[in-house]
Amino acid sequence: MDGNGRWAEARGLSRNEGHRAGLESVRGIVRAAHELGVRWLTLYAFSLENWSRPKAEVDQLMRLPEEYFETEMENLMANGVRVRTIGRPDLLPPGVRRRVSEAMARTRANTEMTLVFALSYGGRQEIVDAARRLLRDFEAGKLDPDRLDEKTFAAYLYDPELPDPDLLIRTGGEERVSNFLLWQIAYAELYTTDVMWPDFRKLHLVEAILDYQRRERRFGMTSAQVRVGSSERPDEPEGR
Ligand code: V0D
Repeated sequence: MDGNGRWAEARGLSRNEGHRAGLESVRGIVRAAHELGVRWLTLYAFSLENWSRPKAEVDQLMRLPEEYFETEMENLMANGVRVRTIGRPDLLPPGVRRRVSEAMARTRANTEMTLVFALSYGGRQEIVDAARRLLRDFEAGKLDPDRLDEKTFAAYLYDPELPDPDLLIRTGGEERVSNFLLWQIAYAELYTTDVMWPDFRKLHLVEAILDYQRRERRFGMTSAQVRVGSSERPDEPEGR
């Protein structure tokens, strides 16, 4: 969810106001994703690297989860949204941790959509943490090295149920992966947009999904089929 700070600066607003506007986008996009039938939505709210921001900014950011649930919990329940987090909760202020745990507990039986917040999250850290827990199981005699495979390893990630994402959207014009879901994005389609996160609306989400669907149609075919397809149906519009 990139571009909140830049969005604010361009308007002569504080970074904090940018983050608040970003929170409004979160509300809208969660609703939009649910309406569009998205079953799993993971939002990168706060990276491990973000801990090195000025303390005043981190303090302001840490108010956002509570603020989000204050107004949104009712909607989440009404729409059957289950909340989860991935990351290092041990680094979070106890109050944030408590509020987030409470939200996860209250929504745990919801089945319409799972909303995952990557909070205090780093992709490499997730893999290291998985390796550590795996080694503990090995030491306890619960793991045979010869039987370790991708599926077994993935069971040690923060949320073993999190499906590999089909589509990874990065806003704010950046084209880097920036340590997000490294293991899980092995086959994800990457979509980047210059739209700043506070301006990102349902329309932009639809555009991203349509782009994803266009790629799926193409890459689902062999190159021979693509050639046949374009010559046999010349009237079909190309591209978007
Ligand atoms: C600021 C743009 C939602 C990105 C969106 C703690 C930067 C607004 C949450 C949130 C942040 C996190 C966990 C949770 C519920 C909500 C959030 C942070 C920043 C950093 F359980 N938005 N949001 N958390 N921003």
